[in-house]
Amino acid sequence: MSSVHKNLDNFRTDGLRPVTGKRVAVITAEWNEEVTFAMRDGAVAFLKKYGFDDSNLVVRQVPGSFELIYGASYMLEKEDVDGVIVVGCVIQGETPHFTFISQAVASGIAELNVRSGKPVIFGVLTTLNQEQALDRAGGKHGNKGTEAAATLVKMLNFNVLEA
Ligand code: RBF
Repeated sequence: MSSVHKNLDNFRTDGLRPVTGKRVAVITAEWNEEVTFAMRDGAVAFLKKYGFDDSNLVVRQVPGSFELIYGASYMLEKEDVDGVIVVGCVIQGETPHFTFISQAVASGIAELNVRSGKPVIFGVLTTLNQEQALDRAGGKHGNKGTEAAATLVKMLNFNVLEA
């Protein structure tokens, strides 16, 4: 999607219909909040255009991206939501933490998709620096949160979408 179109806001919405009868959660990591809160706001704004409001949209925070796995798992198991977007931003630092956190979150979220049978959308930026992250949180490369929300709407409509 973005590698072809270069901008995260360039996703297809033709034929995309509002979601009915579902409840979803957006879980946001507080680390790098100038990036993640902008992504969360993009995600929530998009969901509110596609059938969600305060009655069927749960918005919660966790400390860091590593905790997104637990946050999403909790929402799926205890709050019985139909789908989750996890929003985080891991910026490369001077320690191997970047690699450990990025890989753990990616595989943890992938596993949740399989285990829960519900879409858990990976709205996590992994960048070399803050500028690259801000460019993708409402900057010149679009908003990863908005794109993640569009992805969730598409996956919730998966069984009714035509090719
Ligand atoms: N969490 C993030 O969401 N993004 C980061 O870039 C990030 N970098 C971290 C770097 C270090 C050295 C440490 C110790 C933690 C970092 N975390 C980051 C937090 C991590 O996801 C988790 O909240 C903590 O490791 C829990 O103690």
